[in-house]
Amino acid sequence: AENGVNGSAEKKKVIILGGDGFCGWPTSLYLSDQGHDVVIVDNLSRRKIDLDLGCDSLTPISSPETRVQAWKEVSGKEIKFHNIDVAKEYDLLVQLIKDEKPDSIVHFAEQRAAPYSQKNAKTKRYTVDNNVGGSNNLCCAIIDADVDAHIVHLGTMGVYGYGTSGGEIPEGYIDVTLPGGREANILHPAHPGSVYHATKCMDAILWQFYQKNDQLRITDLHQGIVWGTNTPQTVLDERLINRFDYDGDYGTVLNRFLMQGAMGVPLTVYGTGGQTRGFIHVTDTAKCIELAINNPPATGDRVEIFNQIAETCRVRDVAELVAKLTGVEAKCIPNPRQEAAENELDVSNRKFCSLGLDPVTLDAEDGLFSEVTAIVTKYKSRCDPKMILPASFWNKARAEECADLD
Ligand code: NAD
Ligand code: USQ
Repeated sequence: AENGVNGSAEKKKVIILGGDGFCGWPTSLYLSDQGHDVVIVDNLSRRKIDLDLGCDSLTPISSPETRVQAWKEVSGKEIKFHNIDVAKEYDLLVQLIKDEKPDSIVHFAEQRAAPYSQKNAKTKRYTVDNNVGGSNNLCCAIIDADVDAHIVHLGTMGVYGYGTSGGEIPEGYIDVTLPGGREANILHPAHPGSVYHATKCMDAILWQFYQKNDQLRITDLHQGIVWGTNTPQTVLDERLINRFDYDGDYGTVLNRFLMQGAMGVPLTVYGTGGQTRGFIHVTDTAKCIELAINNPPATGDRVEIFNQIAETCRVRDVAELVAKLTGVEAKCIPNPRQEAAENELDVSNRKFCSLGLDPVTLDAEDGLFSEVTAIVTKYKSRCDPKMILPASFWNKARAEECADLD
């Protein structure tokens, strides 16, 4: 396709909000490598949360200044970095957008861990203020700066909910018959499973409103769980290495299992492991963002929604793959989360595939699985075993049931 993977001649000016994070950093490098002009904005809140929680990325990540300097040495390309809080430093955000006049703004800058969002009242309130405030600021800033920048927002598969839908989940919108018999195509009902996921549902309403009221051009990407760590760009220099979260709050399930396998500790399957989720490798995250940037909706079009997943898989099957690979057993432990014990998940990802995406899948025979294992093995001395068990509980009942975990 003309605007498919590696297929576009048009080079864009792109601001990446949250460009220091797990998805944002490799995406920034990929877009820069593809010839786009990249500007990163990040307030380093993720690094500060690590300090508060007493944990750290398994991989030793460099400062943003060192990262962009290393990229310049390796690629000859410049990425600018600005430390701005998108939720709190509105005037700086407007000024940056006025100065840079971006074609696209990719919005990764949110508190993204469901367990962290469920920890206590402080983290619940922070997650809502930061995420919803940031998204609203972004819309206001584009209007105030008087630019026609296309917003590409990272949403989540979790907006659809798990176990609530029968049949295939379409990309964002469903056909319904309204009372009175009128047919309509509306946003899929929101069924969040955490305060974090709820912020993505609230974001979706904001996008819908600002598109209708101010004709903003917006794409919302409902992404599944991201796995992996390095990409062809981050391996070019040790200083470009991507972050790898393994702790109970920020580590995502497959990366946690691979880490636990390398450490030789039992894989922490929550409940029965019957939860089915969508997965995507971090290299494909970056490719999907470029596809979204290259295929913006026209002015006046409703919010474009893509499901950004490669495949779906049950947690116990993911554990079995890792157990086979590492020889470490999976262990079912009480679930710290309030979620359906077993669910089916059938999701359309046709839009990205029709644009040329050929996603990597979870396959123990595939080189990528062993690449992640090699990374976690290399850095396992940096792992703090105390951070492995879950440390956030969805409600009092879940906390009581998990009281004896060790
Ligand atoms: P991350 O926490 O590693 O990165 C987010 C970055 O945004 C961090 O560097 C953080 O410092 C920054 N940030 C947060 N609030 C900010 C603010 N107010 N101002 C400026 N910067 C701010 O998370 P990630 O895994 O890279 O996820 C990025 C996005 O993708 C999130 O919106 C997340 O919801 C979405 N997503 C992630 C996954 C996943 O598995 N990691 C899956 C689906 C969707
Ligand atoms: N799980 C385990 N054992 C673990 C960790 C998790 O069994 O050690 C289970 C959880 O109970 C859950 C599933 O694995 O059922 C996924 O958990 P996760 O932590 O990997 O993913 P989640 O909390 O859903 O959040 C992650 C990202 C979030 C993104 C979301 C996409 O952190 O930013 O939005 O994936 S999705 O899941 O599709 O909504």
